[in-house]
Amino acid sequence: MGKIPVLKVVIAGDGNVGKTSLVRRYCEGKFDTSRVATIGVDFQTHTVDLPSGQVKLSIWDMAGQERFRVVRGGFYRGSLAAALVFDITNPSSLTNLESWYQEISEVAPNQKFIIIGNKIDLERVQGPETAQAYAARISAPYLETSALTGEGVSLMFETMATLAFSYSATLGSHQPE
Ligand code: G3D
Ligand code: MG
Repeated sequence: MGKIPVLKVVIAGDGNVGKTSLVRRYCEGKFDTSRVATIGVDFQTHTVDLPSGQVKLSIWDMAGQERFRVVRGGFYRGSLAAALVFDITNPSSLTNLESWYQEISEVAPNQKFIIIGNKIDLERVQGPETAQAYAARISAPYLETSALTGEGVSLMFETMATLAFSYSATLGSHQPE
């Protein structure tokens, strides 16, 4: 049996858009939950079956650090894919994704992005066109989710695993477990 590649991914976006809820929904009841309380990062792992074989996602979720830019650089380092999450009932959380994108790109210039419109169980305040156009501009897939109902959540993390795996293949090595 070969080692399962471990792929670091990060979840970014404004406070309250549902980042922690998405990670909890996906990882609920799974093994290897831990908390790096000293640096204020929630960290969970989850195994994903891809057509190419199993990978282990190590999912980094900012624990209330959205307001503190100075502590976020190390958080992104070594990440292979980032989800930029906004709340479909809060248009400014979509507008703000550009600054999250810029900040992450500075630290990890070639990593892959996915745009997530969360809270689709609630009433939309605008159509998906603006988000789709932004996603197309940064060459990212656009998906919609509800951490409340679970809709779209597995697809979100499977898509991140696929992006992270293909990017890691271009780097030529995986971090062994
Ligand atoms: P964050 O980690 O991005 O800061 P959280 O966001 O996961 O803490 O979620 C912020 C609030 O949004 C929480 O509400 C949470 O229950 C709610 N939420 C997250 N995802 C969804 C969703 O898909 N649908 C709905 N309806 N609500 C969602 P509270 O009230 O606990 O602060
Ligand atoms: Mg959170």
